Amino acid sequence: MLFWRGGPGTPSPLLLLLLLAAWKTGSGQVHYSVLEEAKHGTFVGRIAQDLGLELAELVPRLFRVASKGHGDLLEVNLQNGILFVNSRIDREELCGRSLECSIHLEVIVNKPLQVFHVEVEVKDINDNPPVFPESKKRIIIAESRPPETRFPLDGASDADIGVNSALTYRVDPNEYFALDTQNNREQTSSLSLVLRKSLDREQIQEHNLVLTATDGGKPELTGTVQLLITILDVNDNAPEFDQYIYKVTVLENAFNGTLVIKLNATDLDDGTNGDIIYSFRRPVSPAVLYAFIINPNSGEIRTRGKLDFEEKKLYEIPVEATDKGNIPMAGHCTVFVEILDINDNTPEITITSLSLPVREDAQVGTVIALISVSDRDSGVNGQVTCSLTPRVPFKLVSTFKNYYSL
Ligand SMILES: [Ca+2]
Ligand SMILES: [Ca+2]
Ligand SMILES: [Ca+2]
Ligand SMILES: [Ca+2]
Repeated sequence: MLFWRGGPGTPSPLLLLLLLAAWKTGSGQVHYSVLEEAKHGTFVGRIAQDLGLELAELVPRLFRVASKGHGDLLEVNLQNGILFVNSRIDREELCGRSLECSIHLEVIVNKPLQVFHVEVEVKDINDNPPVFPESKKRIIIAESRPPETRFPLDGASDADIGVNSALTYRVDPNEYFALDTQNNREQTSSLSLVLRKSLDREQIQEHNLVLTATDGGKPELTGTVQLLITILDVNDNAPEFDQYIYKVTVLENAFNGTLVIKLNATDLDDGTNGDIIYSFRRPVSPAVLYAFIINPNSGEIRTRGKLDFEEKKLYEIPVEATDKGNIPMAGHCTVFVEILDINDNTPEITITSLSLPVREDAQVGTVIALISVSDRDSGVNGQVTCSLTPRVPFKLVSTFKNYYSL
């Protein structure tokens, strides 16, 4: 590649400050250095002078510069013999992560033919921020993981070299997670998130953290990745009833299928870990089993057989709510069902003793019969009053509660 065009005039003093001095090697080679991304026209070196050529002889001797594969990155002004930056030099594009980076120039003059070799070292500037493989990283952690558990993280990469690519990491201050980095700069796999305290999905289901990588350049550049941490549920909560004891009443003549109570238990866990099945706690008494049925899904207890206050006045039903977790957990309560009496029994009359026939001269007050009455109902439903057909020569005398004599 030939460089014949004339360059711009004298470089500014400011740019000169940035540049390093040129020197000659014993073999006649000349070295310069230039910062990558230097502006067009930036002074690199007095190439003609450093090669021992007179400015006046540059054109007559067909002074030309060739640079294999590096195009017109650098150019020489034939008026003043100065090598300057012509187009954008990107060290990362030229040399990648290689620590050494230079542009080799071949300077040729005729009459007599001479060839000079010039090395222009391209110096790194911190022009690349650390870059993470993804902008968002999803991490799923079961809430049961103990503190000190480590979760590996992918580190960032930085296209620069040296301190410009030496990365340090930090994560948002957070009570649950800390960052652990090994001091080996290139070993990104040593980066991990460490659990500091026990998790609880029932309190916080998702943690959102920002992981930041900072390089060692001046000024430093940073890159970030969002860590979206989802906490997976573990079955660590048992179903709980609203109350430990429920008291309800049912009329003894309630129809088959009458709703006695709708129980409600809650489970703080997620999905099947929080799905509840209701049942009578085993062993279930035959009396309960005979009289009631429980809906496993709704928690409704309904009557099934015929209730009879006179048979059983109070049922004690232990109930269990079990979740569908892998290792199920259960909660308990007891339902007391009081059966209310209905006046469904007629009084019964029993004659316990009878002296018949009665003599016509029997004295007034002679006991003819002992009668007892009973009613299986309770309260007023069971209170019996006895009376006799009017206008007969007999009298009913109450001797004791529900006992009479005639
Ligand atoms: Ca960098
Ligand atoms: Ca760079
Ligand atoms: Ca549960
Ligand atoms: Ca849970």
